[in-house]
Amino acid sequence: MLDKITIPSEGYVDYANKIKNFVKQNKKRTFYILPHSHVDPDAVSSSIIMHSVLLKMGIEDSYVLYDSLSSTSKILLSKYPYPLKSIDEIDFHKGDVLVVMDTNSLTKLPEKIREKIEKKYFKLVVIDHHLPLKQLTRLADLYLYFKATSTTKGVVYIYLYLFKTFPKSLCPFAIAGILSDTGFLRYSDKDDISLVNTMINLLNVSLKEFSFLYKSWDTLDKSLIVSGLKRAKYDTINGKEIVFTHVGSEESHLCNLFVQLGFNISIVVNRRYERLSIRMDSTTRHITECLLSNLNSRGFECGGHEGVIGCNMTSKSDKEIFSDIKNSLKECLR
Ligand SMILES: [Mn+2]
Repeated sequence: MLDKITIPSEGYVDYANKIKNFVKQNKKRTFYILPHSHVDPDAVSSSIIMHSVLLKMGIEDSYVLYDSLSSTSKILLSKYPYPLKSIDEIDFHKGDVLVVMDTNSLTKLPEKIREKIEKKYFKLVVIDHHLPLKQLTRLADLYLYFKATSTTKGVVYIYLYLFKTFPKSLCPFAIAGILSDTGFLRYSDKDDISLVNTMINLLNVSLKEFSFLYKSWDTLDKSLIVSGLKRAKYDTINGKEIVFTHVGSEESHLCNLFVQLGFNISIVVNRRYERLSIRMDSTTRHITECLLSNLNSRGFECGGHEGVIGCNMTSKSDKEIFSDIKNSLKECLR
């Protein structure tokens, strides 16, 4: 079943070999796998699968760490327990290997560890599907960036390539990681669907088993939707329908909803946390990379992956933000 899955892009094969060589050269070291803070199911699942890769390569001195878990990750781990270690329990030693999962940014990692990474205390490996930022790439000894909808999927392919099989016990994590980062397959590609399908059949369960990962927009506070729409500004750029608004919470959730409602691109600002969320539909997601670098050159601090961008903002006003983004969109949608 799973051994019949073909690994889609050559990138994964290359990455699998890079990991293999890195592990071979660093066999004597302790390996710590660290997902980003407030661990979501993609981060925890990809970390657990990566842990199995290391164990299977003979690295017994390896651990999955966490600082805090998201509510859905807590449910996942209560249904499918896996031993994790709290980062507070660990005394790190110089030259340990830190494998950072599902993040491209130091600021998303526990504070306790940031300075150590910056001072090159660890050998650093990064495995992630967000577009790489300079800050971490220059510190990493090995940086594996997948152009994928989830980090989990990339690590599943690495596992499959290296060992020609995939254990049933890891399937729930593979499914959860993929479902969680694709909005329960709403933003999936065909590889996501075939992987999830194969594993669901292998486990002989229904997708319902994972419904705790399904965030339906009708769980959103209705007043949030109303106020978001009231303040919304609309525009058309190169035939694409754009919506722009600001709210006090749940900006990425609302952003997501606008795309489901039919906008090609939605931009939602969260004034309270000075964050900005952008989502693109299937007709515009190809501009993600262009938009990201364009926005960063305009003084935003953005990261993201195909179709999804999140930014920290400076003190720009709504007007300035909208006009900056409009100009970026004009350049990228050409
Ligand atoms: Mn992710």
